[in-house]
Amino acid sequence: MTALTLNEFITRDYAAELPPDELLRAHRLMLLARKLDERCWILHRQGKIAFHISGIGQEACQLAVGMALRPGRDYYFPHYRDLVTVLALGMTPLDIFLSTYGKADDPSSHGRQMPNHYNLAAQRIVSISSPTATQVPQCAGVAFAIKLRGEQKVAMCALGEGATSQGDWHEGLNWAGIHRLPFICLVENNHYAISVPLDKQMAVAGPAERAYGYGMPGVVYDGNDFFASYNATREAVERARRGDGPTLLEARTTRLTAHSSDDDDRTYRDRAELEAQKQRDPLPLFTQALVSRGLLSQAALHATEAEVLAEIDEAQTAALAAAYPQPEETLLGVFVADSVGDRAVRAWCWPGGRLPQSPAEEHADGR
Ligand SMILES: Cc1ncc(C[n+]2csc(CCOP(=O)(O)OP(=O)(O)O)c2C)c(N)n1
Ligand SMILES: [Mg+2]
Repeated sequence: MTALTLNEFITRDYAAELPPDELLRAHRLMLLARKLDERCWILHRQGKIAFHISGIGQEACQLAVGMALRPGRDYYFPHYRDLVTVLALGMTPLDIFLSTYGKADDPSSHGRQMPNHYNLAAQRIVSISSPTATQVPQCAGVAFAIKLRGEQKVAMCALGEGATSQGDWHEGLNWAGIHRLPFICLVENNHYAISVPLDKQMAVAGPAERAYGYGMPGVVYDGNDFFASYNATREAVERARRGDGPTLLEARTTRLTAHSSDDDDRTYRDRAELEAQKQRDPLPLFTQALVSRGLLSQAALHATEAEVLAEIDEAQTAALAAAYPQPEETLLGVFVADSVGDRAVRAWCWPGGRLPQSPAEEHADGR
């Protein structure tokens, strides 16, 4: 049994049904994410932020998720590269900068987590833990709760292909398969886990080959093509909503940067390979598709670029001016008050995703 191709999997051309204004909204989001991502690299190289991990090159398959899920209803457990997905699901450039600068109003962790650990409770974007693949069984658990409650929701997670070597991935998929859960796992297969290439990570062509073993379809598609990615993701979402169970999506994609700001990929990656991958950069591919359909003119493209850069500048200025968390509040929301000694861990989440203003308020919800 091998993985399915896109055409074997989809029942409709969902992308063809997207109206022009939705396509233009999607394109603007991809442009916004790209420019925001590039700004973070610049800030890192200027020594102004501590860390950045990039989604550049992987935006098409990520954006497809943001367009296929229902923001604020479906649950999403992001990959750390999913900048455009979380923007599509309701985070703002200001949210991203507040997190990057470690400011008190950062909705992801109020300045306590590394950047790129996206969390926005109100939009059901669930923070991942740093150990890779731990979001998979967490997501399967949420999908199980959805099924038990009879809700029409989907729980979806994303991770890299390297992380599928972790036991958590196998356990999560097994559980989702057994219980036919409304669960989707997206593997963003960029063929590298930092420096480790795919063929040193698994003895099969890709993670989707393994789906059969968990009783679900596994689909391989071009993760740099927005239209293909949207079709695959929408079909998986429709399957989940129909009660047909889980899907494993494998988007073949390209990491066009080093692993992170702290990695130098020249030590392990052939430059010619990277140059060839740049020919498949999802942003110019998407732009070109909209231009050739007559939906986007060069003038409109330049205007959108200027608009997006202004939005980023404004968000950066506001985040820089925002307050840092107070040192004495470091453990707030991490440990139950007065229990740090025995390290009783408290669940991270307050109503509205904000810090409580007083100890009374902190305990008001009984958690
Ligand atoms: C359990 C665990 N082992 C190792 C790491 C260090 N680490 C962080 S990202 C990464 C590579 C992951 O590669 P992949 O899953 O392919 O995702 P990509 O970064 O390529 O998107 C590693 C080894 C970690 N965070 N957690
Ligand atoms: Mg990878």
